[in-house]
Amino acid sequence: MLRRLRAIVLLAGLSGWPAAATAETGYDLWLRYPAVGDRALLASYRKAVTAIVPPAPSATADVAVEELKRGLLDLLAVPVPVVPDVEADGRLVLGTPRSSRVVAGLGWSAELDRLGDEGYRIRSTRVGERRATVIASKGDVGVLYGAFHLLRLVQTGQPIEALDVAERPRLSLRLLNHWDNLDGSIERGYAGESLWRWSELPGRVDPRITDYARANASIGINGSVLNNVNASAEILTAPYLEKVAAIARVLRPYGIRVFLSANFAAPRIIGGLATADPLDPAVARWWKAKADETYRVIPDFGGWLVKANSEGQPGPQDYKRTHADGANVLADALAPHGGIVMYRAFVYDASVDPDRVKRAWLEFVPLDGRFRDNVMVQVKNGPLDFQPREPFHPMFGAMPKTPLVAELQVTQEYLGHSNHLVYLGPMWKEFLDADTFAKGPGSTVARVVDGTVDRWPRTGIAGVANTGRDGNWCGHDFAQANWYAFGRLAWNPALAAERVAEEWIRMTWTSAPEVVASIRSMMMGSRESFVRYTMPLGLHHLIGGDHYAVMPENPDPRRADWSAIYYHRADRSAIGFDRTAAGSNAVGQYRSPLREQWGDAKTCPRELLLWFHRLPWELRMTSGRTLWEELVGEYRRGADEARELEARWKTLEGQVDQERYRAVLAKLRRQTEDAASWRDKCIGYFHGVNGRPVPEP
Ligand code: GCW
Repeated sequence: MLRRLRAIVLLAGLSGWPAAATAETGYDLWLRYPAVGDRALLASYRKAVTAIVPPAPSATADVAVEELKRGLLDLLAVPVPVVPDVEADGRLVLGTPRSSRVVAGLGWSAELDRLGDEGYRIRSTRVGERRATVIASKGDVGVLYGAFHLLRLVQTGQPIEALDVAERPRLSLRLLNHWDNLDGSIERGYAGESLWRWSELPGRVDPRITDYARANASIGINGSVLNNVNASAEILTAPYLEKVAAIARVLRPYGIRVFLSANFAAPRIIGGLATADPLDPAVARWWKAKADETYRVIPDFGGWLVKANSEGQPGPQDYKRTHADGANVLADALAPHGGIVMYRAFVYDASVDPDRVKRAWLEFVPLDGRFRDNVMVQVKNGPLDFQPREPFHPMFGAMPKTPLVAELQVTQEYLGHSNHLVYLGPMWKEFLDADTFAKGPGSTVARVVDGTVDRWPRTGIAGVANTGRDGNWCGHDFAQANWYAFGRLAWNPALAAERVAEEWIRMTWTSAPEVVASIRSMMMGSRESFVRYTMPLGLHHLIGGDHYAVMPENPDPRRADWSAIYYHRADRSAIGFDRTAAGSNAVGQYRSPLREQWGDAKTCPRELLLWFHRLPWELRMTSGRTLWEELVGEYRRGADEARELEARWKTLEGQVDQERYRAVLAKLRRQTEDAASWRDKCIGYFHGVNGRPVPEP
């Protein structure tokens, strides 16, 4: 049998058959399933799993069985057949108490109920006299997640002969937000056009969407908002709903529900009404009818995501109504169907407060308690806009009566697009682990978001996707790690970023220990290096037009809060934004002891120094150097670290496949150059502003 397999592979190579089967394009993501190289491990896997005992068929059960067959065939280099029963050792049993007689007979129901429809148990056990591994859940999707878990164990070289795993997601909604437009472009997308190919739908659904679904299910993502929050109302028209339904049919077996971004003015734009005033009865009726229509074609539709009164989008304030009025009219329409509204808090109306970072809190916190039960308010991780470093958004922990969805950005809008290797796991952990002090110490953002701090009916996290039609999905082979890490942390925010990186490397690149260690350390330091060579010491928004270009001088004439100078406020004597009580008092939106700690330059962490303080260039830092010297030092160190990344990658030549090795190397070269120009441009610019000599290296 083995020989036959090898022959097939050979033939495939000879016939020039798929690049996909031989060349490493990155298309397979972390689901590459390369044959296990370690012979002892391989033998133990082959002994532990000899055949699959499937559950009763269902769309989801079938994809779980298919994935296992496919994955195990490749990993173990032997076919793993499907058999009806546990009549020999080494059977892998899948199912729920309802879909599998074997699972029903195990008496696990209470435990499975506790783990819920998406949770699962994997155990090495005995069925009668036979040794078996059982993947069981209360729901079909839990079985699928369990199947991916088992595959991950094999992919990452873990033993599987004595398993006792119990898993359950900490958050109920784990969503990707696609900022995809109907013309195929993607706002802040750096990996090619939209995956959805609207013009071909519903007649043809790109098979790639199935692979998108597999990848997401493998990390527990259970919902996708398909279109840009700067939403075209057209997505809500009947022809588009048919297209959306076609995508939903492909995603459904994988436990992924679809959501749509709704344009608040849709009743006017596509409904022909004279107004979109949320308190107008005709408007309410229109939304209800639209919800009914949507659920007729997509029975498990998730709900609407809304960007209102933000960056020119229409919203309730156009009619002198509140955000609560706006969210509630949509929520009432969805409620009979079990749908939810995710209403974004990314608002920054200049009339609200001179300091942009204060505005969302000022608009939303007073509305706590005024939203319907099926409204969630979606809040970006920080109060400005996905900067390389921000303090957590002070709305977390400040709205006990309103479930908040945390919005992270997987696509690297401000973090080097798809050119820079920046692993975002550590940045997200910094956010999730930050203490809000909402109910005393230990009220971390993760515990707020997962509903531990305030009991919420549902919980969620969203990531702005970095996927596109590029061969490797994300533009940069290492950007795949951010998609992966988002899913894993959404499932369990307590996971360590380093562990997630290690899993991803083993699944995506290689299991060779020294290579894993090198890549892991490259990844783990990459975000801090990026901060150093772009916006160190709490600086932010030093960019221009496309949010890639280094542009500390940017005076954006359209709005001050789109410029760079508004944020760094550098002049001859000082630099930084005074957000203390003596300044904008944004720090006052945080609880004690943060407001005191961050409000005092002596106790403020150096990473956030110029976010909260405006300080003289000559200020003596704890290092003994002046602020100016320190800043220059950070830029230099960051640029050096970028160069080191490239050098370290070069030591891996020959240890990873040539295709991806070269692709990554080309990106790293660019990163080295970009980092040097960030350094030179920023040092030069600030030197021009402060007139101080540039310290010797
Ligand atoms: O980060 C900014 C982006 C906009 C985006 C906006 C938002 C979708 O520059 O492109 O619009 O945030 O989050 O709404």
